[in-house]
Amino acid sequence: MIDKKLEEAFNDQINKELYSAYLYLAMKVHFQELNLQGFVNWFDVQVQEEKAHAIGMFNYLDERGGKIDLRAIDKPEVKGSTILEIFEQVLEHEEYVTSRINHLADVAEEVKDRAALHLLDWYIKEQVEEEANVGGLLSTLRFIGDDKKALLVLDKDLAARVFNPPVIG
Ligand code: OFO
Repeated sequence: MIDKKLEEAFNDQINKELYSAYLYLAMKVHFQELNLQGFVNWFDVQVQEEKAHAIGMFNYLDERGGKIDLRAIDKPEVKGSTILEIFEQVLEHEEYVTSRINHLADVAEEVKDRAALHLLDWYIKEQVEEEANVGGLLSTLRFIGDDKKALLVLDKDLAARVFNPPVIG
């Protein structure tokens, strides 16, 4: 059995992971409009990763005999209108997700749930990767500035990104 407080924190995070998928889907629309297919692909992979993160927690709760409580997903809000602003929001969002995963780990620690802590180690490492990946992209975008040719080269690079279903835990 899983502690009720931890169960609640997992249910909340499942919702946040699904919101992440929804947010990235909304951002993808912006790049579809610009016909930047590499960026579209990048967001497609991002959406699949977020869904996998949610399902990983869903399966874990189920395995531990927890009660799964699926909640309404908020309407995603894409704040920026430029490519740079959108990626600044992606990084900001990932930093927020990191803080929520850390909170989840704090709860697991509080209730002394070692199995959950083991699972959450995977998510903590994943967040380090996510932030580094987006941070790197942001640096490239800042370097590119208004150079449209360079942007098209980056778009081509991003088209090569593939989704590798993660082995969580
Ligand atoms: Fe982007 O890592 Fe899950 O949310």
